[in-house]
Amino acid sequence: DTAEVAALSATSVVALDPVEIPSLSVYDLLFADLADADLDRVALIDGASGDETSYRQLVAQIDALAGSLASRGLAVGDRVGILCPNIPAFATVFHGVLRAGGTATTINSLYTPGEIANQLTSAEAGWLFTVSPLYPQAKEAADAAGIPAERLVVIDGVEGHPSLRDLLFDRAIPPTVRFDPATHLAVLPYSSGTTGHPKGVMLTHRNLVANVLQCERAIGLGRDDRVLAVLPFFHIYGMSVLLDFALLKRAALVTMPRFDLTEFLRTVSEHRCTWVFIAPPIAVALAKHPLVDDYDLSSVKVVFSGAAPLDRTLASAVAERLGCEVCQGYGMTETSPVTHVIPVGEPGVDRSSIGRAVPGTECRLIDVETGAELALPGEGTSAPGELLVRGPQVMPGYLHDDEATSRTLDPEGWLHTGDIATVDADGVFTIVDRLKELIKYKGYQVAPAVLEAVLLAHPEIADAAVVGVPDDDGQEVPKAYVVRTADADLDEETVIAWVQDRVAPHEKVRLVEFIDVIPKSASGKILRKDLRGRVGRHAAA
Ligand code: 4UV
Repeated sequence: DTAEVAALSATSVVALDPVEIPSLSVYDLLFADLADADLDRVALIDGASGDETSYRQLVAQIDALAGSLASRGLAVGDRVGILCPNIPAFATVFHGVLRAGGTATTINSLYTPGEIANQLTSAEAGWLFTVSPLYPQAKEAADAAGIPAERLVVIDGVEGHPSLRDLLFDRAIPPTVRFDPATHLAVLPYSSGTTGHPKGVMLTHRNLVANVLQCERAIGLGRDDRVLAVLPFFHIYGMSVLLDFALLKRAALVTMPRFDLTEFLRTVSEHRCTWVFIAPPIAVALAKHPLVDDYDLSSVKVVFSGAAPLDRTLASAVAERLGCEVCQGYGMTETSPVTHVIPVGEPGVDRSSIGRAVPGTECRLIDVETGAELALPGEGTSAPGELLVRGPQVMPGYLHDDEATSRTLDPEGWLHTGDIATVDADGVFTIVDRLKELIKYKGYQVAPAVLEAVLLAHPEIADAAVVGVPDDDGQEVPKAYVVRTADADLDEETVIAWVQDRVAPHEKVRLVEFIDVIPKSASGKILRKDLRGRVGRHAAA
């Protein structure tokens, strides 16, 4: 219907200048034409030991691992779990799996054995890579998922399992694999999306290739940069922006297996990092912690924050204290992830905004109540509406979950983000609220549905709802509203301990409030806004 199309294009924001997306695998885009001049440049630095891996070594290891996996029976399309903190070997494993035609399902290294097993089973993984410190939970989960000992690879070695070294020493020739980059799944990270439990997000080689090229046009990072890699590679932000994009740019990645402020400051200053990708809680530490003054952070040009909202005052405090530029990016697992970025060197763009859509990304805002398309402002700022995005980085759907897919992706290919945004006349977007139930704790996903199921399993809990509330630093934390059974004498500490024993550390309920009844709509949906609204009233009181 031409009239409808015309109406749409009159109001949707199209980032002009679309990117040409070549029909390549991730490996071919990143490594096939590595220039001689780059071979001996440093690709990875282990932040703790200082050990370096050159691009030559990295590609040789990726090729050898791909050959070994193929010779040990990995076929195109087989799924491989990766449960590993940020160490240089992660890059070898990740790209080796993709090179062999496998699909990597990256797992949060904080997960409990049950959560790991759920993801392995859901993703139908036949292999698992891990490291010895995570071996106990990896082994328990691999057993539950039916992964045999010879396919549980312990990178640094554990008796009874192959190590990465064993695989590399097969000295196998990398296989010639054929697949269509437009449809072949490169990765299956997990996200709870707008509602419910974590689901496998299907991302093709084309999705990842597109997003790397979109980043290239929007994030001005180059081959002389030293990039801090503290954001986890298992999460889409670290995976695409660090493991894919920064390596395409031939920058050096300085890996850190976990965040610790002293270690972070030491690593940045010792390795003279120039780009530091973070989530907002790290910005709080950089702005406020006295330790920051003890380190020379003068190498830092850009602090780039994403995964949760960054406050304007916080952003300028970090910029001032470090003497650097603070930028922000936005996106979702479902969008590979980058859809919006504040470009470096545009001081006029508000730092609490998410900047502009990356090339080739179309955006619309729709009224939350009516679904009607919001008009773009001729000047000033639009009304708030749900952000919809469309582009080559958008997933084809959730694994084995057509219902969740159709709830999120409409027939025209628009992905409903579940985030509320405004846009100004210059095309700069600002996230103002979240419509979906997802909670972000330190940038990590926390699915209320998971915690509510754990709470409801307690014999003295009649009903429960979990929402995100701001802590003293303005960062989101999970809070449980609990309805006790008639004769219960449950206290807050018991509720916190009950949940803590059953979930990963970042999923812990940190606040508990007892309540008479959970507010619900006529159809039985928890009215999370009303619960979040209560917080506002209490805080004001
Ligand atoms: O699925 P996910 O866990 O994905 C992410 C992605 C983070 C990114 C993406 C592109 C970047 O350039 C970057 O710097 C970081 O976290 O969670 C997706 C949800 O997280 C919230 C929002 O609710 C998404 O739907 N979120 C992510 N980034 C921001 C954000 C942000 N900058 N401001 C506000 N909320």
